[in-house]
Amino acid sequence: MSADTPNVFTRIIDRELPSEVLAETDDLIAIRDIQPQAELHALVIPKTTAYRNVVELADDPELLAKVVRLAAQVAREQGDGQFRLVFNTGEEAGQSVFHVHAHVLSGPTLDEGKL
Ligand code: DGP
Repeated sequence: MSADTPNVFTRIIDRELPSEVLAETDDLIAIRDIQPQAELHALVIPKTTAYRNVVELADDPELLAKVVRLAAQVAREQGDGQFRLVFNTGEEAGQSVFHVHAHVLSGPTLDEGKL
């Protein structure tokens, strides 16, 4: 899928699909993941379709920093402020949506899947 093709996150950002929005800024949206892997499992998604993965997003360090800060905010607001930040990069690494997004995972059972 090219970065220009509408994907599930673009449709969520455009409110064509429903989601539980946890936070939103001009550049970003944070939603609850539909298939939670932890007590808190949020996705922080840049609204732009310019970047398919975090390596591409590194071309815009300011936006990347905003992703990290919003992840921290969501972890603070929804939990104890501690969290794991995951960017699946590439199909073999588990990436299924090629519109860059950070997984924000938090909660006691995280220990069980420690890297
Ligand atoms: P990844 O596999 O890293 O590309 O992560 C994609 C995530 O997106 C996966 O954890 C499930 C989530 N997801 C897919 N479709 C939807 C949706 O329609 N709504 C929400 N809230 N999450 C979705």
